[in-house]
This record gives sequence, C-alpha cells and structure tokens, in this order.
Amino acid sequence: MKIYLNGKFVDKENAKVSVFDHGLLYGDGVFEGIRLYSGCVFKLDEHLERLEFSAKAILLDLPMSREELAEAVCECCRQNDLQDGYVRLVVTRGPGHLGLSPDGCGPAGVIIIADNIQLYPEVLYETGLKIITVPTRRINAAALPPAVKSLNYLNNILAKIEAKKVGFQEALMLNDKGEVAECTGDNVFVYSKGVLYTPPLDSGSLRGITRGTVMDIAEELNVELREQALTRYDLWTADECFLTGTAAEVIPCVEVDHRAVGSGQPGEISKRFISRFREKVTRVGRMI
Ligand code: PXG
Repeated sequence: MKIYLNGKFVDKENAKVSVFDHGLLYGDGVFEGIRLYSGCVFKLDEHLERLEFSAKAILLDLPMSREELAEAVCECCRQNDLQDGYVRLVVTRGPGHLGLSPDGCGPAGVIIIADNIQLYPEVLYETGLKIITVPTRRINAAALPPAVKSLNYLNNILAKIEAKKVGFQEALMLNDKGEVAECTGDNVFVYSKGVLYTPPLDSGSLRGITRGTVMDIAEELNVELREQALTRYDLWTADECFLTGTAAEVIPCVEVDHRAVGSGQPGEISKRFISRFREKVTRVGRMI
C-alpha cells in the first residue's frame, strides 16, 4: 500500500508522522472520508469544499489548493490500483510545541490513505440496522461547531462505545435540547405519512455528502422533504427510517430504542432510495 504523505508516496511502514504533530497531541486538524466507485471519486469537489470550510473554521491554512488536493486523491487511488475503495484525507496542524497554541506549528501535514472498505455486512441492507439512543450528547455548536469535520472525534467515539457496550452497532445522538442530531458517523432520515424528514444542520448534524445526495434523490423521485427538528418519538412512530453516510451509504434502520420502526422491516421508500443511490454513485464525481 502506498500512502500519500506531504507530497510523496511512501510505503505503509514508512508512513510516519511526528509525535509533536498537534493532530496527534490534540486532535487538531480536519479530515474527509471519500468513496471511490468504479474509478470515480464520488462528489470529490463537495468533499474538498467541506474540508476547506472545516479548515477555515479552525483557522488552519490548507497547504494545497483544491485542484492539487483533488489530483493527489486521484493519484493515490491510481498508485494503489484501486477502482473501488475508501479514501481518508487528513490535514493536521503539523508539528509544534507541547502547548495548546498552534503558534510555531507547521507545516500542516497532508495524509491520504486509499484502501478497501469494510462495509456493514450486505445482509444488514436487507434486514436493517437497530440503533439506540446513548447518554452522550452531540457537542454543542457554541463549544465546537458539529459541522466541522475535525480530527477530534471523541464525542462520537464515546457514543459509539456506549452503543456497542449494550449490544448495538450504531448510536443515536441527541443535541443538548434533546432533539435528534445524528448517529456517530451517519445522518438520520425518517419517512412519515408520505413526507421525508431529516434534522436541520442546527440540530447538530454534519452536512453529510450522502445526506445531500439523498435530498437530490427525494427531488428526483418527487418525495417531499422537510428539514425539521425531530425527537426520539418522531423516530419511534415513523413509517420508515434510514441512515446515510459515506461508509454506510443508505442503510435501513428498523428499530430505535427497542421500538420497531413501521413494520420492523426495511420499507419500500428506503429500498427505492438505496437502489437509486447505488445507480448514482458512479455518475457524480471525478474519474481518477
Ligand atoms: N455525521 C458525522 C458525524 C460523520 O462523521 C456523517 C454524518 C455522514 O457524512 P457523509 O459526508 O459521509 O455522508 C459522518 C461521516 C465511520 C465514519 O466509521 C464516518 C465518518 C467519518 C469517519 C468514520 O462510520 N463521517
């Protein structure tokens, strides 16, 4: 495996960063998770825009232009002979001193890893996922905007651990008002009485690229979509529920907090969105 590390391709064994990098010391940096489908990097431009916005929000100057980053992502896929896979693009604040201040840090580190992806087992797309609300709340926007895809994922990791400890693969996270924010690495949608709902960004959800794709599909399929604050009750009483994310794609969710959603089976709308999503993935992106 060849890793892109600060302008060079190096073997996995030699892909090493400084122990003084604030990305390691403080989670000070930003990242993107991107999919490659049949040689096409899905929505690369949108991912790079989100990376730029995340970097801007944490006052980190990206050391490369959008085009340079795009080319490096594509080259990393080519170097690894990949046609399908998952690309992790990471930008760290760079090596600095032991104090919190980023003064004296740099240059910013750029890492690109292109690998195969470990998906949820295919059977889960047919039977659906069961999720549970966890005590850990989504971080407050006044503390750190949840829209920033930073290297500090402890908030989500704690939620994931809490779900796993009680036997669930994914956690439902609420914001500090008790509204549904998102899952640890996926956005949430519900379908109720003919309308598709998803929490607005100010509920504490990431502007997911897959979420955006599902919104486009809703328009194409003439399904009414509302971005609206949701409660757990709205999920328990919905006809259908599904989650969206780069890794999970569109996956049905059939149980929330021990309550079956709808019939307890993946619904027809969820299935339509899943198949439409799968048709779309090789059509919107950049060929490597
Ligand atoms: N919310 C959060 C907090 C995320 O990190 C999504 C939603 C979905 O966004 P996209 O753009 O991928 O549709 C993410 C995605 C994982 C994992 O292991 C997920 C993400 C990052 C790292 C790992 O599921 N991000």
